[in-house]
Amino acid sequence: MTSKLAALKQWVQDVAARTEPAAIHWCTGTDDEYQALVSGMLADGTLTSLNQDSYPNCYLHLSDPNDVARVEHLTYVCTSNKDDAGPNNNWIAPAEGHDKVDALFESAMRGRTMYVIPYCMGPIDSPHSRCGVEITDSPYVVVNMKLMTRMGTAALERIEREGTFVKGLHSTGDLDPERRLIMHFPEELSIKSIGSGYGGNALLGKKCHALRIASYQGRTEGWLAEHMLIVGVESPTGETHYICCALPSACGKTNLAMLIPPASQPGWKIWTLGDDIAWLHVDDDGQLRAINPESGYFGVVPGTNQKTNKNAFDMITHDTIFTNVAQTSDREPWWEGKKVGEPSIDWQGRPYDPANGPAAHPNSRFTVSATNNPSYSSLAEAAEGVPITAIVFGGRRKELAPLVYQSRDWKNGVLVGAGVASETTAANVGEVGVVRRDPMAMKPFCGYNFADYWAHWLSFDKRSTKLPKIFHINWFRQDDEGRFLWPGFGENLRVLRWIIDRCEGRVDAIETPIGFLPTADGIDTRDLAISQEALEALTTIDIAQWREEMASIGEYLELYGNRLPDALREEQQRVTEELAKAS
Ligand code: SAT
Ligand code: MN
Repeated sequence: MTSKLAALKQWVQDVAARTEPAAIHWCTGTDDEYQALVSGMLADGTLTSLNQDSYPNCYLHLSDPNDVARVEHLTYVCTSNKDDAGPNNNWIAPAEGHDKVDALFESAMRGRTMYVIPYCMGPIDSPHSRCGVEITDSPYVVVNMKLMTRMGTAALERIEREGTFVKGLHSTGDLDPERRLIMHFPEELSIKSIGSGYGGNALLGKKCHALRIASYQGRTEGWLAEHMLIVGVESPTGETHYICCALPSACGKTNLAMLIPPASQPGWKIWTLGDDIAWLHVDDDGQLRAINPESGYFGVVPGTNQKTNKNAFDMITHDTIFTNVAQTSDREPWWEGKKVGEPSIDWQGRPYDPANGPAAHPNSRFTVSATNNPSYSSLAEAAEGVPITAIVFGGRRKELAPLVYQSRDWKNGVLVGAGVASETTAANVGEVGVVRRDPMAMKPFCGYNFADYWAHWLSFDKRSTKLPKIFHINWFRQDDEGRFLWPGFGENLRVLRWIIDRCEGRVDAIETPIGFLPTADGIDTRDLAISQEALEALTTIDIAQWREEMASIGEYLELYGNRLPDALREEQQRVTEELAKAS
């Protein structure tokens, strides 16, 4: 097989000449192809078969221990002008970037099969979808792309019709972290990634295309590519509101997107549209709408159990690829917080010994098709996307940030998003638990200068008069003993209901310098075991702490110098003054 698109044929030939694969396989995306690739990987040990009675069609992949997370320090955005990449990205000039990474691709696929994967991000017939082709020498990447994207013949047909596509070149290389680079060339709509076989470094449709390249494209074309889940909340009377929520990696987006309403909230239903990425457009009527460019989930496994997320727990009992979890003696996958079974073999394939640390890697993952999800919404296939009522930003903060608050207006909401900070997680290599600024949860994923990105966000005010309301949430507040103040998981529905009630003008709130907070009885706490003291801490702010926070946000914004939009600087100053008056 090949393609009738000359530009695609030529690129595949050029890559083959440089990387010297033993064979070229054009992916069609069929189930037979998937099964054949799985069989090959079972035979060569890339995959292990899990217990096929209790976990049918489930397989385990163990990564190289040096290759288990994204590598932000090795990830580059190569724009001609350094300032276009901004202080938020690592940068090298495009020509130098190509030279550096091309040298690593020299003969990189010798003796291996090169796979050509045409894929479509978004519903195959949506005008908002964008296509790409990933070339890789990893069959593990191919099967993951099959679960995560609309991959194969239909995507290739669309690419041939449109004549354009994002070029993503990937090789696992020798997995030496010294020879690992994740390079983006947004002006050329291309990606080159070498030296890692892991998730966001290797499944190029995901963070590389659907966030870094797409955010750049969205800016020129007038839309937004965001690190957001999309969830539908249906009330007992059958009214559904759609919410987009941005949280950093490993902060519970998948859990929130497939939340199970607790028994105390009868009649409420949750519909999952997406768990990681949203592409947002203003339609002809001024309504902001979202599509999920992905068609599967690459979720964090540890902590998933019958109580925390029964939907996820059930969804990963079949047709799932596990990466870096442990195994029980009867070959079931096992992870910390699973609450059933015992680990026998750890994520590095060794007999389990607690002295070696957790049995499953803290960033171990499942890959499943979205249709496995019991709360899957078929509107995930709707070409025009779903109308968005509220945009929610959030982070993981032990202190300071209340459970929920609402921004005053769009401009203030952009400041709320730009000021997001969160404790780091195992999704990136590096220290865990350190607070860092993560604007809109996009710090690792914005493919251009944050200052220009905030200006782009601010510009939506002029595109529509009926934009969604913007909120901030924090599920992670702790008391002095390190206990979480809010129960989280299914109970988060109570907060989503407050958000919807605010959007519908059905509930009052308390105005503070940072925005609107719930009144004492604003959030439904019926049948919830929570102390008055905890609730009070969750729904009030400490003005002195917030004055420090706003000063720190101000310093952070100034890192963007004269590209920082005046409107954002003025908004930060306005809130600073309000806080001073309130103290
Ligand atoms: O590795 S991924 O980037 O795909 C997952 C994540 O960090 O959100
Ligand atoms: Mn993510």
